[in-house]
Amino acid sequence: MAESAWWQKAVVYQIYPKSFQDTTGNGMGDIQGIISRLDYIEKLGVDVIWLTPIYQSPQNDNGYDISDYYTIDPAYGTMKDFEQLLKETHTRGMKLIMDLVINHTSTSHKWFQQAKSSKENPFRDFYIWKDPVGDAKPSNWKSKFGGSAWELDENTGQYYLHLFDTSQADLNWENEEMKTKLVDMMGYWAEKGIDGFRLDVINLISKDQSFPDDDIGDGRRFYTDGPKVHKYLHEMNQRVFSKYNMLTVGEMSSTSLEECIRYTRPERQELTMTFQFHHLKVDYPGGQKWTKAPFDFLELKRILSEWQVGMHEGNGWNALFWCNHDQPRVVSRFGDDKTYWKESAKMLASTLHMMQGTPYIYQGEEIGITNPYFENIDEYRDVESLNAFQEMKEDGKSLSDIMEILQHKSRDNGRTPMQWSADKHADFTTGEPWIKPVSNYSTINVNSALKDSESIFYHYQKLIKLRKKYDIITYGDYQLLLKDHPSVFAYERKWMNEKIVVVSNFYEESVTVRLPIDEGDKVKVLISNYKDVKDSLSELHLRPYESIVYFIN
Ligand code: TEU
Repeated sequence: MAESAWWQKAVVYQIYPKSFQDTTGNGMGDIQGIISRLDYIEKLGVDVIWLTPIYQSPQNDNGYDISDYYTIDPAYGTMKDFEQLLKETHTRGMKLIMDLVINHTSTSHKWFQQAKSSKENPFRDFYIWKDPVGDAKPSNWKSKFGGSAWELDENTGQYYLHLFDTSQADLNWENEEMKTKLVDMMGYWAEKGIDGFRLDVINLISKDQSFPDDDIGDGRRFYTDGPKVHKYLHEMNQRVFSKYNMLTVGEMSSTSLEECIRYTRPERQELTMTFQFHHLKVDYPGGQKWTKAPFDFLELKRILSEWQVGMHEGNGWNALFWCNHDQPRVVSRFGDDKTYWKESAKMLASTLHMMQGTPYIYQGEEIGITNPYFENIDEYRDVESLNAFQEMKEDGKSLSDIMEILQHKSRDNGRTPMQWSADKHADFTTGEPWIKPVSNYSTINVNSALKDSESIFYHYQKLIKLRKKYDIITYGDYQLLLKDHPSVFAYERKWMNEKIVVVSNFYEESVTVRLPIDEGDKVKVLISNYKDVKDSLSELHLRPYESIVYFIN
């Protein structure tokens, strides 16, 4: 067994700074707020903190629209604040990774401002410009946030490409000078001492240079895992990532297992791990996000298992996650945020954290924050949700249907403020929060979680400790058990002569199962979400959302 890389045994905590902790009273979180909560994060036991973008930005997409890669957005603080955060994170033995958004910049970035000033401008080719085809747009590609991916610049008569918001112009990776500037920028942050990057939609950076019409789709097949993406990543790796022994996690939109093996196999020297989203599309019937539908449990098991086995065999590495700032809260999505709130949140945590890969915990997940169930469109902030609202209205959907869909699908479900205490605005801010906290913060909050020895927080803390203690969680192989069982997710990990068996009831109805495995000599329970659990695997009676992890040797 080769020495493991540091990030293989790590657990990452994702912070969405805008919603974490405000210290100025302006209603938005800031860097000093994060510093003030580092002890809390350390207590959870994580190794790495990932910060979503805090660079200068007009905030049309909450910082994923960067206007200067070298400046901290004043709303979050200063470079001095950032350096203090980095230092204090390191002092506590944790690492810090930053978000790298290099598929696009904000149209307020000085490169774009230059680029759009004339066709001859030296920065013009940093972006992707095309002439109209007759009177029409250059192609039928769609933006991921709705509408066309092409926007006309009246001044020069050409269209620029934006796969996301119109204020997020796609960069032209064919331009060497642009690439060099980005690599220099990565080096600047590496030299500052950060420990890695999360790379935003990184598998979209290389586009088919003929930019053809897509007669069967929205254009994604012409830029997803595109022609030169592996070459570009290998270059970044050689010039920056491996020099600094970084954790690099690529966010992969609509990717495949084969591609993710390529991105993460160590000998290819590209990335250390990938986020893929297939398991979070099990409630998108027919691929449609903006609908309300129960999740397909068998598909959830199938997809997660396929990635567990595939990445293990292909020598790739998974980033494991249920939640992030683009996703609804998992307890509301695949669990039960009412009667079995605590049990189901713990069950979901155990099910994911015993898999192979590097787990990510999204702020608030560790205390079981739920979706907010906003009732009014004015409570939403996210550009994607607001666009979807308009489109659904134009499609003739009723207002009540639209609101219900947003309550389950909006990205704002994951963006409500961190719930620190039962005090006003959950102690997130003394001012007016930029987005409302979930109304249940008087009961679901950090203060009460820390006081309750049975809380979801301590369950996560324990899962992290188990990962440190049992190498099998890092190295073991994976096999799905009871594949077609309609309500139980069970799997087995094996390594040397050890085994871990995880068995989780995903539903409210109790169920009895027999696991198709031989009991070894010694069976012990590593973690569970009910008290009085038996050490016997032969016939298991699982209560609502019950989940048990066994260790056998
Ligand atoms: O997200 C990429 C992305 O395509 C999705 O997560 C998207 O938000 C979702 O599928 C829409 O249904 C990344 C960032 O995480 C996100 O916050 C940014 O808005 C996006 O890139 C653009 O930078």
